[in-house]
Amino acid sequence: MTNDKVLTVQDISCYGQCSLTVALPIISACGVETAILPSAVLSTHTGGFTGYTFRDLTDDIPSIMNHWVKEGIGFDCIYTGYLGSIRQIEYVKELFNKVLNYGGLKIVDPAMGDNGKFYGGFNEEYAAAMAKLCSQAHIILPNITEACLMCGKEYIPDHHTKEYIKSLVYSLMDMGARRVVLKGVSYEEGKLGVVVCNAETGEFKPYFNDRQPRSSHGTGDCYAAALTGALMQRKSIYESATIAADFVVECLRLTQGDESHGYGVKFEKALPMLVNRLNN
Ligand code: PXL
Repeated sequence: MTNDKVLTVQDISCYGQCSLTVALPIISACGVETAILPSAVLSTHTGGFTGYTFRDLTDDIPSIMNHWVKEGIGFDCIYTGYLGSIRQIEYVKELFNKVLNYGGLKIVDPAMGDNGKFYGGFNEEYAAAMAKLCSQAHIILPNITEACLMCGKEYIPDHHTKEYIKSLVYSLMDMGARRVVLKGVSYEEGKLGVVVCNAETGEFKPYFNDRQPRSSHGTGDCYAAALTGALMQRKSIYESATIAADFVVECLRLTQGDESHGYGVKFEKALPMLVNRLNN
């Protein structure tokens, strides 16, 4: 068991099973101490709900960070998800410099869009700032939409060619990304997965599962949290990427059939499977 500590920076969507309300329990279930820095508090996530509240906590970030510095608090990994503004992206760079232990791991999930479009409130300027943050990270976890938004490439939803996927990955690497786990790759009907790529070794390894009948909000956050937990338990990046993919499939499978549960996935019910996989 590791004694490493993770800091995760993202919003709290009070209801809706995404961001911090999934990252904290999932990484904790992996047996990893997890500190949080909430970037904002929303009544719900922004996908499919209207009239949600949004309390921006950007102004609290420097005082929280400076208190940690005074206390000598440091982390072995910083994993960032949904960040509400360009100012927050700048503060994450400061967190990397001030509270990440020497040799610590920087994981950036550039959560800003899906299905070819930005989530509400994001734009090209934000994508350019996020691309810069990605260039400082050790591992980035974009979906196809986010890769396209950061690289200015055409969004293709499925029936991808290997050339298209490689062009996205190489563009991300040209921007400075060292390791890319690209999500939402589909070469053939009925299969959906990820490619795990390393700019230094040239590794380009895909992993596919059967495509589930429904996709859902929050699966990207479940994926990133499970991958972070597995990595901290010293699994390789490829093994972590496959464990996280299988975990998300299990989350979707256990949510299927409940028509009233369209806002997120029942990840809680899949935690035993994740813990089992980490112990084997
Ligand atoms: O799941 C990503 C996410 C996180 N946080 C908020 C969101 C979303 C996606 O829409 O709205 C507030």
